[in-house]
Amino acid sequence: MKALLLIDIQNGFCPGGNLPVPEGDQVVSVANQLIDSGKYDLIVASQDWHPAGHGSFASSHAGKKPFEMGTLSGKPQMMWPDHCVQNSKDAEFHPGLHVDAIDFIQQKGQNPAVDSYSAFRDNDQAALTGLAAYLRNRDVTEIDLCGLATDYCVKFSALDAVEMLPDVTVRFIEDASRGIDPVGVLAAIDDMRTHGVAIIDSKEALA
Ligand code: VGL
Ligand code: ZN
Repeated sequence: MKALLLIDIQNGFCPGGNLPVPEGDQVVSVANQLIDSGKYDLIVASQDWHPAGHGSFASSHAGKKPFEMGTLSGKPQMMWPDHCVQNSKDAEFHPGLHVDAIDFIQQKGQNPAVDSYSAFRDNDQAALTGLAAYLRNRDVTEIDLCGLATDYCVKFSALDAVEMLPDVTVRFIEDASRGIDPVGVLAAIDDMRTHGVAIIDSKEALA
């Protein structure tokens, strides 16, 4: 069983959104090619899904500005602009994404006291989302993942996939992904490779 895991391809992370990733919208056509390829038995998409006033938002902390470091529940936390608030336009999938083909949507980031970059568990690793169990139950043996943002949610999802599903082959599709910070993207790709994630492009995924 082969799964495609689409990470956070939401308005909020595309140009015009509240936490825009440079060229974030350019992943959509590549993601659609992968979705429509017939190569995958299962299409899963994650959705950053924060309550208003989430603790990762700079606006929730007096005197904090977006992209400064702050703390959340006693741990260092990047202060983000308000983004992907539940049921807002910002939290919707990009309108061009072929959402009809998605078999399962994993929402994350609902707990106001902890951020959740990974689609598998919160950043403090205390609470699981249920995605690992879902994929295990369907006997998934291969995961290709891509989306937004490479240096945050994609990376942490890939590392958790390797750790939590040790028998599964995990591949990161580079040209179907974009990141927030170019230096962070290079470090993220290195980190994924070091932890056993194969780095591929969509041509290889579609071959
Ligand atoms: C993300 C920062 C905050 C992401 C989500 O999807 O990469 N980044 N929330
Ligand atoms: Zn978020």
